[in-house]
Amino acid sequence: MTATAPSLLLLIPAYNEEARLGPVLDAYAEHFFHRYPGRFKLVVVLNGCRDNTIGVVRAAEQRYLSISHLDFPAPIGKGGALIEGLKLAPLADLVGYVDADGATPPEAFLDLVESCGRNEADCVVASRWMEGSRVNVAQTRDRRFASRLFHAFVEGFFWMGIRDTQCGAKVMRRAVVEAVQPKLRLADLAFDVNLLYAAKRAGFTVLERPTVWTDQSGSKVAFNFRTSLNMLLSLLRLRLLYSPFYAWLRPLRPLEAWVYRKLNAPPPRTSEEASRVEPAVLSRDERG
Ligand SMILES: Nc1nc2c(ncn2[C@@H]2O[C@H](COP(=O)(O)OP(=O)(O)O)[C@@H](O)[C@H]2O)c(=O)[nH]1
Ligand SMILES: [Mg+2]
Repeated sequence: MTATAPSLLLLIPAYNEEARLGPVLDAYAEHFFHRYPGRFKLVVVLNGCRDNTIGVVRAAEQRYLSISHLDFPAPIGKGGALIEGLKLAPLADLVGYVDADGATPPEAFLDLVESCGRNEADCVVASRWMEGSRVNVAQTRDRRFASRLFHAFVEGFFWMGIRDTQCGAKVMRRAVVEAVQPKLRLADLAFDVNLLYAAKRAGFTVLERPTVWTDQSGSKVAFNFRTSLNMLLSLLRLRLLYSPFYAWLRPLRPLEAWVYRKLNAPPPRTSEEASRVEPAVLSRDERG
């Protein structure tokens, strides 16, 4: 990669991450400062944290000019946080995201960025299910089973041929974000499927690359019947969004809102909400 490398915006969604986030911020800020020739910005997107994640982020902001944050009091979910973060897309040529727990090391994320920078695809995503991937500590057996079942539903509904839609590390060109923004409706963990399907439907290319992954303890994602039902419902909702019947289902909105409330899940966004792209205000202005 040359000195004219594309600028990069990396989003890290964070919920109650005071214990895991600090070293990850240091590792990413250091690695990209030394190894990435383009402009690099890292934005942590917090919401509703009940611990001192914000303190950890502020301390990292003191150490690294590349780090800043967005903070939302409402329980907008991981997908909701990423939707908000993606509104910063005009700041960079490439936009990506990664989990706060360090499951994806900076080297593996940089590999995605370089592939996207070489124009190998419009959107490059890490895959734990490809030959060549190195999974150091795997998820629990139940999580792996649920993940494969979820994958079967994703393939059945959307036929994308993507082996791992859920790995938390993805990078895309700014144009992808700008094109799919009004289609980003799911604020829960099915958000990734929403993003990838919208990108493919808009004609963008998606490339999976083998990755390095170390599952971390201290997951912030409750894995139970309620979350599984939530994910399935969201997939169904996404399928309907792209069907001719979608407009007819509008009267069911209150019922849908009730179900998501019962599931304790962030509700999907309406088309009006999704097409409202107000500029997000960063903790540090963009020249920082
Ligand atoms: N902003 C925000 N981030 C979240 C929320 N839930 C999970 N995350 C983040 O999503 C990422 C993945 O969560 P993690 O606990 O590692 O999930 P797991 O590894 O799949 O069990 C982490 O960066 C979390 O902090 C949320 O409600 N809001
Ligand atoms: Mg994790």
